[in-house]
Amino acid sequence: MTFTKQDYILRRSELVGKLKEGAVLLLGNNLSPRNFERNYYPFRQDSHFLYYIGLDTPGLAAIIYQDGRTVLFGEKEDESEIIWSGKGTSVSDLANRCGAEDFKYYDALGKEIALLKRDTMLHYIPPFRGDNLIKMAGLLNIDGKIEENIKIGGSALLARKIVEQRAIKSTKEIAEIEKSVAVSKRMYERAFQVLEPGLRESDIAAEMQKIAIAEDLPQSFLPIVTVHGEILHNNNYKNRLGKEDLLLIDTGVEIPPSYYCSDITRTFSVARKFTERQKHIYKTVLKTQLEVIKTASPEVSNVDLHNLAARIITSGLQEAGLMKGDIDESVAAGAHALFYPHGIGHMLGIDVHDMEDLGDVVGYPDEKRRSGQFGLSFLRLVKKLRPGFVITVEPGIYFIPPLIDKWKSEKLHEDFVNYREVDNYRSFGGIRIEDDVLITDNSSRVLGPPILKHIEELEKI
Ligand SMILES: [Mn+2]
Repeated sequence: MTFTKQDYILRRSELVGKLKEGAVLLLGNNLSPRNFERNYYPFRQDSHFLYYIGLDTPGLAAIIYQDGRTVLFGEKEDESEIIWSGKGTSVSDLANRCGAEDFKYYDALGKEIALLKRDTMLHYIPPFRGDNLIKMAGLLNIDGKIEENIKIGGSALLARKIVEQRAIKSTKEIAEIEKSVAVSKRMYERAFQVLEPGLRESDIAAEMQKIAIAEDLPQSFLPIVTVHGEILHNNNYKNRLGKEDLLLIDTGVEIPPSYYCSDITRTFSVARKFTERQKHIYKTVLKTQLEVIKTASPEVSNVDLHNLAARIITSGLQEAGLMKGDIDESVAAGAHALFYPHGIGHMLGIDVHDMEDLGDVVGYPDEKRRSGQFGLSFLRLVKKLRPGFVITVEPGIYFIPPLIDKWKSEKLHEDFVNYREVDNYRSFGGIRIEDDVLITDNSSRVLGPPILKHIEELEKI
């Protein structure tokens, strides 16, 4: 195991130190039923729980007191459960594993909280899972509109301090992410190896997942393996790969027991031969990605990286005759969002969108709100970058027929978009290239071993 008991003890004492007063309640996740009560989805522990406690066992909770002392709560062993699930690890052993000073059974948690709340503040994060919401409402004696009332009682200070801590990755955390990218590399190389017209998207997905499953590594999100890359979160795998198609693959794996993950996108030519059009758009996206990575460094804000990407993309689209006009004006107006409607990237860590359960506190400084402009409004991170941040850099160009039709009928940004030429690209699909990038003391570096992305590599048979 890469992380030791000491690492978790240190993380916890650092957190309560930042809070200055009050204790912290952390709820772990429970097994989640799929189609009937006892048939479960694969278990995934809560990420804050993983970060501070490091245990991926269902049904746990923890209280971290102001002095750093931690009590772990878990279920008493149930005789009948042993038959179905085998002998689990006792709560006392789990407490020992994570360096908690004490353990109690779950039924004591409500009482402990009631006692605690009499003389100190109890910080908690509002849960996003229904079962945890109900559990927390019971523990805190919250009724009425529980979701709303739990949100009101949630600790904004705790959320801010967690973000401060989790956003800066240590050497060990970076090593975990790099392990994950190394697995991704093998998955992408395998996909490229077996790629052939006539196969289905699911054939490629299976070949890639085989590598992860064989090593017992979960996917960090539902894989995207599609010839319709213009549908941004396409989770169908039913299409056949045509000779002229581009295959967009966006996947990642988690590395238990820490669960740090990767998030990588590549776009392949199915025939391993890009058409002239495809080549130009591909080169534009790649150039954008390389330039953004080169510029990413401490003190640069991610919104500037987003806009840099928009400028390079606009210029590439102008060369293809798809856009026109002054580049800065075009970017300020948001015309590029017809082709590049998402953000340049997000934080990555234990979550693929790291800490996103906490909301915009992760990516936006207190005084900043999301832009109202289409495209920019999807940017999840606008903060200035700092050494230790791990972000994704994932520009893309897409031809989305319903969006093209909508903009065209509304005569949107006609000064900047050549709709006539755009119509010739309606069946193009989409291209995205994504890597995971560490912000270093004075620049940045792509994490993990390099994964094929240059045209020369992608046209090799
Ligand atoms: Mn991503």
